[in-house]
Amino acid sequence: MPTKKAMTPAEVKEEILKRYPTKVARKRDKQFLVHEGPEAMQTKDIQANVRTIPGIITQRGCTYAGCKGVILGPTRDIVNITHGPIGCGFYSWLTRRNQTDASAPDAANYMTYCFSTDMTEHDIVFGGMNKLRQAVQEAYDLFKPRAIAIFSTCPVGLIGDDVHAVAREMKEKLNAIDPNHKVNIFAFSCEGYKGVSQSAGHHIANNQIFTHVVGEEMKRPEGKYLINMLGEYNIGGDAFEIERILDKCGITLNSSFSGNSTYEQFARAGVADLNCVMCHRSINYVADMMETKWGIPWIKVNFIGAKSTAKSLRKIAQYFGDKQLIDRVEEVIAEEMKNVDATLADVKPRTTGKTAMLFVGGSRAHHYQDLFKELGMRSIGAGYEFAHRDDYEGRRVIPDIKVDADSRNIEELHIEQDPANYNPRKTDEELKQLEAAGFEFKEYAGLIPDMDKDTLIIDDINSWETEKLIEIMKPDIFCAGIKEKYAVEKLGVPLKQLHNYDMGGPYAGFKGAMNYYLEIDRLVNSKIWSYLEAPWDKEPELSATYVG
Ligand code: CFM
Repeated sequence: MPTKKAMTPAEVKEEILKRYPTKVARKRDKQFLVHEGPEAMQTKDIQANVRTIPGIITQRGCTYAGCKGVILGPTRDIVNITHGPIGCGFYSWLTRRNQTDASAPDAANYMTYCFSTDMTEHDIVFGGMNKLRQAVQEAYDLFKPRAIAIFSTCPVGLIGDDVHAVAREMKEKLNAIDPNHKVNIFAFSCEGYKGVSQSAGHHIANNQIFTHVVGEEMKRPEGKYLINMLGEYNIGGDAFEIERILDKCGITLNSSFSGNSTYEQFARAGVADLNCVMCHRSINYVADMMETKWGIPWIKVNFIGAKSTAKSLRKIAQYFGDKQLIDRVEEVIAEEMKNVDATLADVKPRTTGKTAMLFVGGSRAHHYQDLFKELGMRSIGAGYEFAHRDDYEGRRVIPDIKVDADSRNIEELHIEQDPANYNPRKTDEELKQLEAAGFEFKEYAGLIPDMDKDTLIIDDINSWETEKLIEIMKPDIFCAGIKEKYAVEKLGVPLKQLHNYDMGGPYAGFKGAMNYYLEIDRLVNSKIWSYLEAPWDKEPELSATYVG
């Protein structure tokens, strides 16, 4: 590729937007920001969580994907039935690489199964409710599961199958069969078209889990420091590494939403001492609801990056305020950081100064910048597919977010204190003391404050903009997903999938950070990318003789 004259980020933006029709350019202008430094960005809004313009090839997924694939998919002992054409079930099955460990050989783990009603034309014309009843019955007969969840795909909403009625009816019927085996059955109106992206699906999923499962069991399990991990989905085994570290520190994971989780864990979430929110986008409202209902405070954590992991562990220890735990956490950090530092000492000289771009989901485009920072790399462009303004600008903007028709479409649960089980975990005095010491509850500052001046922040980037950015800015690595991977690599830039991690991971925690360092080193320093240029581009005389 011929070397281009370096453009300023503002020129890059102009170059891209000028190719759009006026109306499209006007809309993209609000979703495409140049970072003008921390002060200037305080007053700048980004437009997010709005519909993609038809005709634009977006990175986004659908509401069904957010509900079934993201939130419920990683749970190992709920039978997840997709009510719809077989493709919806098949393509949301294991492609995200959320891992499970059922711990005992006879423990339920349905991860390897793909359950679907396989709707065909006949069901679309005459209705699919009977087929759904049969599917629920069959799943019950075969597995006797603790719970069955039903997910609506687009046609289900269009033809009006009442999935909730089927769930209620089958729950009653099956619970009458065997009084010794209780089965919970609930459904989701998560038709693919329901929201502007998968983010709507997260909300629909979480609302139903909160309504039908959370709080069912209020007995506290053993463990002195009992936490829930919210918004950690065990992609590539991340949750296993986080749990290893927590265990080592003596912190007990009460409930995981929802990497490697079980029904039981969801049911007892209300007894934890603290909620730790990993992915703010997909679950922050669940943390709020648990605080209102049971008095569990929540904090934002990040286990992506060795330093961030250490910081998050210290935050958890500080919350409990117990000297024994604080000391243990320091010991663990010191021990783990020895290996991390040794790996980094080897890798960093080769990665320092390289550049990255990250366009992923609703949280990773932010979290992974910490790993790149550790590698001495600069993130020169980043953005989310479907995050909301608070994920970019911080929670302070929540009161200013416009509620449009698409967001109004998604139910907000009204939660009240549970009179029997509400129990503030800290007194007002203790909370004040923690806050005075700089401790932040319910806080997330978003992606923008962590980015440097003169970088680009782009919401809902599309395939054309991706190609243009690469052509102009040539980052050393681009992070996105499978839809982008081969188009980007054909342009001579390695792409690291940050959704399913390609075949790699874990990348969370200390061991995960080391995995990531080594992999990024191999990717950005491989010579293979320089061979992607066609020989006739390098030697023009070849193109003259080319007669293919
Ligand atoms: Fe949260 Fe996720 Fe993400 Fe997400 Fe996702 Fe994912 Fe993601 Mo893919 S819940 S927002 S809907 S961290 S599946 S594990 S990688 S887009 S950045």
